[in-house]
Amino acid sequence: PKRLTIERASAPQETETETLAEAVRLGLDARPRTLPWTYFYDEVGSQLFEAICALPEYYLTRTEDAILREHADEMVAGWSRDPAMIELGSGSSSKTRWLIAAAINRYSKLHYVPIDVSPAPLIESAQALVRHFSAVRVTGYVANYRDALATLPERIPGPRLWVFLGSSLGNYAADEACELLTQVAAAMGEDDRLLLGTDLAKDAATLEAAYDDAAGITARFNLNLLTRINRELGADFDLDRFAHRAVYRPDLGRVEMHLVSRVAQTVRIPGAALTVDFAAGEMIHTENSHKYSLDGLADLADRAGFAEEATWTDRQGLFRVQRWRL
Ligand code: AVI
Repeated sequence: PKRLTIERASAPQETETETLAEAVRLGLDARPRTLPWTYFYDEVGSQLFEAICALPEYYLTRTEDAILREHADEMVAGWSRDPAMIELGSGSSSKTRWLIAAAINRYSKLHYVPIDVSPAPLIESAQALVRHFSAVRVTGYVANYRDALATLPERIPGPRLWVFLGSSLGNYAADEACELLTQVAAAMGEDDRLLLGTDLAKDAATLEAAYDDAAGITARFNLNLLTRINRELGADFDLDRFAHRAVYRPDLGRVEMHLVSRVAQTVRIPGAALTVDFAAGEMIHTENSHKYSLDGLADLADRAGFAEEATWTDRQGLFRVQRWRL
């Protein structure tokens, strides 16, 4: 049988320009001005995010990687036969390799099901995985979480280990995060488990450095949103006239990213039928990255219908991986 299949479970890219136009029209016309973080991940944005993951200031990726490396065997343990491993937002799947290796070691084989909206990293990492692990079969889905969660349970028989790493949950507002987890819970069976990686609240200096690195990669990641709007909607954003800002809001439990207009200026966005007058210093809010407390996580699990089963952290207590059950 074929060891590598890629399917598309969400509507293709063309309809997304419509949605981008809509999002830009709504977000930039409102006060405070906003742009949705989901549009960061075009091809360049996905590459910049991979570069962020390797930055010295961005402790999240290497910390989670070390937790997974150390505890992968316990994380995949507990089934009498091999569970399928479904990963939400797999990206390059690099950290997941520890789990894949541990699962193969324990169950001799693995059906790995990565889901990502960006086809390029999904296909590349799936090809690399089947080359590297002879006992793995990969079914990749180019899809958003919503579409994937609606269709996957029927297609991938249980038991399943659902994997949601990188504190990706943190980019959702509290209500949306709870709604997404509730959807995951609805897709899960009794024997399924969810492995969730989340970043924890900590001092402002560490957090703000992680989101405003010295090499300026995160700034480029944030500004790339304007490049994308220029390209796809024919806008005339001048990137030199916007600055990147990251600020930790302990009151709201999140790091916020903004783009700040350096001067008073007018920007035309024909594809969204919009002209925007920015005052000097005016901000566009582009991302929230929530930083959890242990109580906050327990509360979230409870509200979404989960029970915490096991928990792993690093020595400094920066990051946490939890295994949840229904
Ligand atoms: C993907 N997500 C979890 C990243 C985060 O940390 O919120 C995105 C990111 N934004 C700036 N740096 C990284």
